[in-house]
Amino acid sequence: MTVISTNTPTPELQALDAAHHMHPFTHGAGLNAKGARVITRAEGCWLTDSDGNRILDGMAGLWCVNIGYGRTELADAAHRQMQELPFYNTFFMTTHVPAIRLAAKLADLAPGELNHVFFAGSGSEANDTNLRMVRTYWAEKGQPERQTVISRWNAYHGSSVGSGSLGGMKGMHAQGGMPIPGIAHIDQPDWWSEGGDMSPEEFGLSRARLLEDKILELGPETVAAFIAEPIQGAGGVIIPPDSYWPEIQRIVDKYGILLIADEVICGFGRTGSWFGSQTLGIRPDIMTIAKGLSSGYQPIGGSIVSDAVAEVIADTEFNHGYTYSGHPVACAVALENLRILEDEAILDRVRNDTGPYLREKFESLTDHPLVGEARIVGMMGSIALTPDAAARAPFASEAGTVGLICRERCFANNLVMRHVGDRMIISPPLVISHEEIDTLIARARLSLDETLSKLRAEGLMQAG
Ligand code: PXG
Repeated sequence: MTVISTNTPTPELQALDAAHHMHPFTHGAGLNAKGARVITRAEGCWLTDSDGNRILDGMAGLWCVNIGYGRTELADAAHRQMQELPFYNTFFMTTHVPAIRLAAKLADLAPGELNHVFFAGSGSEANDTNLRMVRTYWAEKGQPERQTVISRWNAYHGSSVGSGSLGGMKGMHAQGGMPIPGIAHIDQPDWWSEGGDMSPEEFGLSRARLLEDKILELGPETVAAFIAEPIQGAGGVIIPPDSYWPEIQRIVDKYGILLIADEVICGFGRTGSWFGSQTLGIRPDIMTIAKGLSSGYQPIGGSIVSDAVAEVIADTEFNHGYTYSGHPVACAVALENLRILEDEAILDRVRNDTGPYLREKFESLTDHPLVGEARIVGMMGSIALTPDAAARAPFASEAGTVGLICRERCFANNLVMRHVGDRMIISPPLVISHEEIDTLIARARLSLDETLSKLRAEGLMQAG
């Protein structure tokens, strides 16, 4: 068999990829006909592909490479840990130093009474843990009828059967027997698309009160928890109106329902604080973590759990766990990532320097004829593309048609900017510099210009 390496010609790599590699969330035949882009190296905020193009990564991989690529300290931490103890489990009355250190560190960083960590290999696994944990909590509290978890349409909580059911992606629910029973969904606080004539504040309150309506409809004695991302990520970076979260907190407190904040994207500095819950003033009982915990250098996730919940769970044998719960190499790498975030004051930079700088530039894109709103918190932002900003109108073409055109233009201009429907998303590494922000905005503007020309030429600049 021929040796495959980064020196193998791109068409050959693409042909082998098409022949053997099944990609997530991808129309396989379509991709195979076109050929996947092959990424070979990365440094800082820059990717290199197999044709030698240098691409600015406006998505931090998949919302995760918070400290940027190429930090050899993390490679060294993995190397040291692999030599000392590459694996041991945490199941049968055993533990190890990396898991102890990381759990203690996370308890220290997490707000309030969140002092206990259940490790997983990913965000999906962690949300499966949460689903079972909140139901077990209520069963142990003598209220076993409290089984239902309320979530939101267009939420993303993972892709396993449990976490995908918790999520509110209708396209996912249409395949493979989801959602599982015991999960209910309410509408999201997306004022731009769904707010109609209401002010953002009125709309935020009305969407939060859907939670109370749903609790009363189901019966408060049957509801275990509410799960939500502080700011929806994969749903399109939907930043809720300011009135939303305080009202949600009031409602979960009133009915004694557990609040799960899914911090998989918002955590570890993405919003300028350690956790999105702090930026948005939320007091969760459980936080889901993954992605930025290790800056994506190792697969690791988990649940940070309050004293009150952990105390009840500790009173029973919780029959749940993963081979790689608290994997020592992943824990060692996560610890080194957290050290860098702290020692280099990266959150402080996002909050006081690069975040405000990016915000000013990003919001200035609203002067572009294709752009409706452009909103950003910390280092996660999105642009609503529209043929008529004043009317907040969608395009006449099928949702996502224009977003896809714009994403293609971004790719052609060596910028990774993702589309969700007709929204364009950025979530760059937190270490992005002023100069790189200028490049990002310049490439985004050029891509918007090219998209507009194409839409005009093809008669797609039509409101639906
Ligand atoms: N919760 C949230 C809020 C997420 O964003 C998960 C859970 C699941 O994590 P794992 O590690 O199991 O993937 C996520 C993941 C996208 C995209 O296209 C977003 C995610 C994953 C894949 C694609 O924006 N988020």
